[in-house]
Amino acid sequence: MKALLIVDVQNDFLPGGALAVADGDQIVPVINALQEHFNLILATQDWHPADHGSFAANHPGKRVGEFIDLNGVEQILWPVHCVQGSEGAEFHADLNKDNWAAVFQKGTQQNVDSYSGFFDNNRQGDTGLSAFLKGKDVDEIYVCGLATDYCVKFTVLDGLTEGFTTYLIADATKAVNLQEDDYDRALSEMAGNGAHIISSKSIIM
Ligand code: VGL
Ligand code: ZN
Repeated sequence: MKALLIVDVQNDFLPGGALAVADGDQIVPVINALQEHFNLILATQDWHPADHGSFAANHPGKRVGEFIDLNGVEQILWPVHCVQGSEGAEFHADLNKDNWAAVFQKGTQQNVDSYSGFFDNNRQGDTGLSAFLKGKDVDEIYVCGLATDYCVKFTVLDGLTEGFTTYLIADATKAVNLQEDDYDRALSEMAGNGAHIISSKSIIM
């Protein structure tokens, strides 16, 4: 059984959002086309409390892009984004949500960030995604969404660790690119850990 995993296609990660990924909206039609080819579709949603420890605004004197120690885990500081219940946390209006089996929310604990759709960055918290997939006899996951170099990458790496054959649909992702080659580096790291890097064209024919 295969599943499509749509990572964090939320307003704050799209042009005009608080943590906008350049051209992030361009993947929406690609993801909608991909959805036609899957019987099991799941989404993740970055879903932070307003006092979340990853927000620079919650650390007086610190700026976006600086690193801090957040409960023993190195944490880069982000602008306020994807606050629970806010418009920025909503999925892109044009993203087809009609056939989603479930949404897994992450980053909900104040004191730890969660890039992966599976586990918090300290690997203590578990969103339930892995158990859900195993309960549906899923052995192959196809990952798309935002952002290639953060939540998509860590979701792919955890998917591999959890034993799933994992495909990264590269053209159905976009990167933050804090460094200009972060997209390429993320792809290399995923491939080096056993992910299959594919194009949406190999699915949409
Ligand atoms: C993400 C930074 C902070 C992502 C989430 O979805 O890639 N990036 N929170
Ligand atoms: Zn976040």
